[in-house]
Amino acid sequence: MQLAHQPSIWDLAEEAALTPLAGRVARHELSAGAWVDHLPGWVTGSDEVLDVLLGDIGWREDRRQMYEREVAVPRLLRWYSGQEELPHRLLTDAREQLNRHYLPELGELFVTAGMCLYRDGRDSVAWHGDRIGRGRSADTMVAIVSFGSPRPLLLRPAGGGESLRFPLGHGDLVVMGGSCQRTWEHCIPKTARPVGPRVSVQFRPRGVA
Ligand SMILES: O=C(O)CCC(=O)C(=O)O
Repeated sequence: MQLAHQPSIWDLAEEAALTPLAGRVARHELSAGAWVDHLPGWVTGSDEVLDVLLGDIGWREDRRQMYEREVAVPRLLRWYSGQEELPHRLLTDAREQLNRHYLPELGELFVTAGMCLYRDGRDSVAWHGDRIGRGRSADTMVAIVSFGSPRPLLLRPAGGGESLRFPLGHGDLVVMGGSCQRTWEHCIPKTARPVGPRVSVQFRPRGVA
């Protein structure tokens, strides 16, 4: 895949590495038992991982029905079950570190890794909660690590209301927890600004999508 990207000017480490989570993740309590943890720059040297993710790792274009027409979903997708090896060792380490940190609170492990590739500002994901499976009825967590150009993740109470904005790129971590998938919605809006590619890696427990 040929997608030019601008390296981060803040993060010049050549080898990708994780920084500690404990005591550094900032928790934002939302309403109705939802919360968001945020740690900018969790991964240093994140462009090394981006280079691998922008390669041929089996990205596919999804299609969905829109009224009478079938249209392409505006982003590329790749999904890893717990069995399949992740394309960069840092992602395996990231899942392990997330599990060590969040297991006491989550009560189960992050297993799957869903990936979205936003090729440019025309790619996006509309307002939604991850409510397929257990996210519909039970509290859970979705941990997102971002690589490449920052794009804002917006969150708002389900059905509407004022939105919160987390700019995510270049190794940033966000974890949506508690009732967030049921009582809040999130999206990555389109932008007319010239932006390079961004890949988001979402770790979820089994049975949450
Ligand atoms: O790109 C992101 O960080 C969010 C992705 C997302 O919301 C999803 O795939 O459900």
